Amino acid sequence: MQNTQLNRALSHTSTNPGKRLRPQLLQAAARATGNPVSEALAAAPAEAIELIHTYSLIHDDLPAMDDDDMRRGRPTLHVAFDEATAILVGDGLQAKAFELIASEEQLSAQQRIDLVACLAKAAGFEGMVGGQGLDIEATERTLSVEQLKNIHALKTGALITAALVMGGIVGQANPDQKHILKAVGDKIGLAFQIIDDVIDVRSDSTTLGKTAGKDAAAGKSTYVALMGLEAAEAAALALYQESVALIHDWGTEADSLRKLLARMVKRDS
Ligand code: GRG
Repeated sequence: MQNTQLNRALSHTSTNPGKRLRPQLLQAAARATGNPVSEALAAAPAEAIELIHTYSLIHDDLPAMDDDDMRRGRPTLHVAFDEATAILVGDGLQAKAFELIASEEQLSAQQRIDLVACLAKAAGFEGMVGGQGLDIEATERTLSVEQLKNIHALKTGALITAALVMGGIVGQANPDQKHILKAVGDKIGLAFQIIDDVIDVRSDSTTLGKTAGKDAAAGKSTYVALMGLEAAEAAALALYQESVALIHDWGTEADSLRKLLARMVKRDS
């Protein structure tokens, strides 16, 4: 690898201490189907979804978006390097994600097509990018809980649901399992975002690894602002319980998925 600024920024990014929840969810969902799925088979789509997530955080932190200088306990990429480099790293990570899936020869052609379509839709206008657009427009406006839910279902939830659905594609889930994995994703994605709002208020910047209290300071509607801290936390826990109930009848092969669902809501960063 050439010692260019772009490559140095990419190395810096690839050693980030993020939680890697989305690739773990994908791996766990694949295993939960009960079909034999090796970690190696799910590795490329798992890495791909984490690359999309990482790109979204890098771009979200840019001055034109959320304008943050701390992420994952370190200076954001445009602070550590510069804005042009941060934009390019995000763009490159996004392209790399699709390259990884398309080139994974252990997966069938149909699986690769389905994985690319699922990830592209979740990342694009009908998912994360669309949600980010609505979120930016909503700054300084008070939203209803339903409007906030819609923004978060797109901005944060779509990629989390995609992790579960992609796990189902890798594990060759049957139609019933596919339907359940999507429903689990929708519920836990929303619960995850609500807890994000809760810990944004409750935690400090060092524990969070990013600037605490940012949403309120930026005039953004949050679940905590609209519902209060305790009601927001109770709503997240109820959604978590509903998500676990959906896989109640699944066997021990779904245990790692159950553990991860708990981690999504019982966290302080
Ligand atoms: C720039 C297209 C574009 C989209 C940005 C993801 C996103 C959309 C914005 C991030 C804002 C944010 C902090 C949302 C809350 C939910 C969330 C995605 C938290 C970060 O995910 P974690 O906790 O992060 O899994 P780590 O660092 O552990 O990977």
